[in-house]
Amino acid sequence: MTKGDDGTKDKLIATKERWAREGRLLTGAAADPAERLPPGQHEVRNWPVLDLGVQPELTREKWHLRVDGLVANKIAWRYADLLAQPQTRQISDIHCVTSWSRYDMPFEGVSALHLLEQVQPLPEARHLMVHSFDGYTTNLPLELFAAPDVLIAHSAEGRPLTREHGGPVRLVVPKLYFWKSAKWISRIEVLSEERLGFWEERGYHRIGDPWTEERYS
Ligand SMILES: Nc1nc2c(c(=O)[nH]1)N[C@H]1C(S)=C(S)[C@@H](COP(=O)(O)O)O[C@H]1N2
Ligand SMILES: [Mo]
Repeated sequence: MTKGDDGTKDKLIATKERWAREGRLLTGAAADPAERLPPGQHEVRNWPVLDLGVQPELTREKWHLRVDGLVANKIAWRYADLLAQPQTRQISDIHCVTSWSRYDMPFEGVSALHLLEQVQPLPEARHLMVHSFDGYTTNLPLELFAAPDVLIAHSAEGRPLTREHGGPVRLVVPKLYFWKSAKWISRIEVLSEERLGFWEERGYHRIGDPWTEERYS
């Protein structure tokens, strides 16, 4: 993989931008959410690694998460604070826009619903921008973050998340394409107006529902 001066996978980024322009993998079909495999996807048994090429070297001691913007209570959690919250286990299917889906992934962490209870979004809050330690960003509607299966996850398959899969802490949003599940999360910004994240600025969908094939904008 060719990497830019800053270590990012420039070729991969260019290829994925081209896919967005060409509408690659679009089947034109919509599946019922009751159907397990979204259109254009296939099941894999491994867990592929996808990112921009820079996997930050974060220890648990160095990791922290800020939640700010349109909230009544801003929070800043260290790893121990995350573990001190009620813990949730959730088995989810995950769906990457590059067409792989993986069934029955056990994740563990703090539910987004609990986090939202702590921060209390203001009435005008509608959107989120998620920031990561590698400089990655992704946006999603607050309403979809507030789903019961969304986790601020520190473990997968019964083990602490590895660095390549976003450890020590990543977001998991199972009902949206997996690019919304930011690895190495550092900050969740609560907004009234939508802003676009890294892939969303490069032609990927603002929401990203796999069952209606919201791959591209
Ligand atoms: N911080 C960060 N999070 C990220 C990415 C990234 O480049 N940086 N890539 C996204 C994409 S495109 C996908 S498909 C998933 C892949 O997660 P995985 O490597 O654990 O499978 O992470 C998402 N989260
Ligand atoms: Mo992806």
